[in-house]
Amino acid sequence: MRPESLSGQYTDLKRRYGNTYGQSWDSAKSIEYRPPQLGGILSHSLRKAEGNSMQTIKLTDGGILLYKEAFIPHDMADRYFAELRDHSAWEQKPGIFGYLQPRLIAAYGEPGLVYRYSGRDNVALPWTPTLLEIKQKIESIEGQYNYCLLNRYSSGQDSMGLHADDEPEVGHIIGSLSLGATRTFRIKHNESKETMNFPVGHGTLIIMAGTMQQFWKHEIPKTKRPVGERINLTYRQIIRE
Ligand SMILES: O=C(O)CCC(=O)C(=O)O
Repeated sequence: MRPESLSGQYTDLKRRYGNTYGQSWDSAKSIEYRPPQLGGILSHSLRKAEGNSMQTIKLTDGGILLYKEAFIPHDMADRYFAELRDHSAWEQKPGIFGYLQPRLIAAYGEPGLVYRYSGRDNVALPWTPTLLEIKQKIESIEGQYNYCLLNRYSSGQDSMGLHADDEPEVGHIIGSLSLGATRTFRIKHNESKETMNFPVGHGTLIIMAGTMQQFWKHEIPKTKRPVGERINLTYRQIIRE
């Protein structure tokens, strides 16, 4: 089903904000998400998201993106960042064409879980208390997760290419927490190429849901801005075979 009312709502946003809303710092076609301006005109649809001040963005074709800029308070985010940076089992893996991926990764979760992407198996190490604590916080908003993929971007030259997490064994709700340097999380519709940019900073939570992985891709583009290190945690539900 193509949710006409949701597309209509988005058109209204463009009409309402005109050029100001439609402009972004790095792409004429893309839209920068500005939480204070948008608050109040986007209706909240997911039951658990109601009342917790997450912004709910209904995307064309049934995708849903929940956003909260400072979900984790600053001091707690500092503690999580230092702990995860210093004590995770980071490794740099080859990507699809054999080149090393431009970031480090680590994977944790329930025993025996494996997430395969870009032709590589990522076997979960046992949960740590910190990752379980964060998991609980995200689950109190939306989703149930049994696996966490960590990405570590050492500078603006580290990145994540445009992709969808649409593997059949991954549940459609993905909770994504950012720590450290602020980067841009960019989403692009597969057909219309409509683009939105979300700043993801120290403690920002994004939850991707609905049909977002079917109709939209997402990325962390490289930046020439002098940015520091960033860690991202994506909590997922891996469906066992
Ligand atoms: O670093 C991010 O925010 C994006 C991570 C991501 O897209 C992924 O792990 O699939």
